[in-house]
Amino acid sequence: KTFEYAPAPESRAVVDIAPSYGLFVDGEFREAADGKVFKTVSPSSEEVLSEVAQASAADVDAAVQAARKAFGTWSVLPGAERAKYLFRIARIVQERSRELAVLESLDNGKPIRESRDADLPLVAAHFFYYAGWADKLPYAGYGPDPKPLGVAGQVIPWNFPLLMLAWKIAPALATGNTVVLKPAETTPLSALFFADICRQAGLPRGVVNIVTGDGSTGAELVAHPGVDKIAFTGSTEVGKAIARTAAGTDKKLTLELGGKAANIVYDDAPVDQAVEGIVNGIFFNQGHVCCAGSRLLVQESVAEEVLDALKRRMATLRVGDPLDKNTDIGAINSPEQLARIRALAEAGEAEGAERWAPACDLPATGYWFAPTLFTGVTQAHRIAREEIFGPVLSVLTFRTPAEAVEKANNTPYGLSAGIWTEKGSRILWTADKLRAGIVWANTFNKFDPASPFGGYKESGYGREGGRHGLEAYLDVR
Ligand code: TXE
Repeated sequence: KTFEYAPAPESRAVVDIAPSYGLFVDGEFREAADGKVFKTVSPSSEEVLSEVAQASAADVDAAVQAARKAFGTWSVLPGAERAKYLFRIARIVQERSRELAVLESLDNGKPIRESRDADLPLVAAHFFYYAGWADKLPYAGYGPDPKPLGVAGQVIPWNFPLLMLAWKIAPALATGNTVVLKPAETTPLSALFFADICRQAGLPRGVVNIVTGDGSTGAELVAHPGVDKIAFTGSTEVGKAIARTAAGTDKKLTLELGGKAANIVYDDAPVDQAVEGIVNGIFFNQGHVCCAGSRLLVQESVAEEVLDALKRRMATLRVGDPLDKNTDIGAINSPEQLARIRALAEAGEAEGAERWAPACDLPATGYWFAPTLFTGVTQAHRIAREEIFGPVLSVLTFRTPAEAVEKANNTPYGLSAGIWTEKGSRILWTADKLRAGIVWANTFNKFDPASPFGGYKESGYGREGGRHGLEAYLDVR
């Protein structure tokens, strides 16, 4: 059975969510072969937003077959023609951005200010950016005739549902690959709305397919012999399992996994500016950010001053309704994630760190966690080593730049880091020694489609974004 739903009129500010959605395979919405569904719930109200098809092995197979068939024509389309579709998608995302921002905040729990001002503009920017590359591949340093890899199987997480989709789909399509994408089970809706945008843009059938479902659907997708390339963003644990699946096959693989970034504040940093950067670093998107500045490394001589200012600033943060434009911190995405955050915060207390949070009234329904600070943290503490993926900051101090670098690098992860100082030489010296794929100086969580993103060590391999992001989808010839 095919589900149809009308594209939203451009003027509509609020989103219409249908009671049920099918999978998007070969240009059409359809039920799962075995009729299975799951519910997607709004984490701020605990309301069921919709029922979504749970794709089985047979559905994944149908999606991969559709993508294989479409690859034949899509891959030989002139780059300038592929660009037209990507530009069209980018423009429709802009036109429908209010609707999509509200949808994202409902399904994910993030504040509307962030989905409206960060997620959606970046989604459009990614499609515009990679549209620009589609006709320039022979001149991009991949040899005169680079070839797409084939069918890309892409598995994404729930923290930036539409933005992670854009990071995956835009470069894949620009380079002539076709796609089967699996969104996370707690945030499937914006990917299904994106499927509708693909239809609105007239994208040929089968070029983009969306299979919704849980980890079992993701596992079917990455193991499917018809998938040539796997792109995964998610937990390090699942990333390692996927690497094991891909080993012994000819599938290409890129992994973007967890992080435990150090945000290093030197004694000469302007305190107010650094505090804004610390707050943005850890409380943006409830801390559900792989590159979050979850470890504050502050120079001992200014620690007291910085922490006093930070606590004053944290006391002004508003936690609550994601659709309220004044909200700074929205809902935790799922009860499972809330339980993980709580368990690690409890471990922090049990191991002897000091817990502090401003007074704040959390709503009675929904999943919430107050912005939290831990001081007296040592490098051995779990809250200094493990990714919490919530609004929890672990504070450590250092005396010398060498000690800052040693502590910053003392983690199995290596995704991002921040440096706050007035001295350019210190920025360069520190950045050079940090083992992290992204280093921000006097800013944090700043994203740009032209800038490659990816990690060292257990944060994964491969880069997304920029010219480097194309490499993950091309065979150089
Ligand atoms: O991640 P999973 P979860 C970290 C963060 C968080 C922890 C657990 O620390 O607390 O991971 O989150 C799909 N084969 N990050 O459990 O399970 C799954 O359906 C193929 C960091 O939500 O990795 C979803 O679509 N796919 C991270 C996606 O993988 C599988 C973002 C991510 O879910 C699968 C998210 C399998 N065997 C969590 N099992 C980041 N790097 O930004 C699950 N999936």
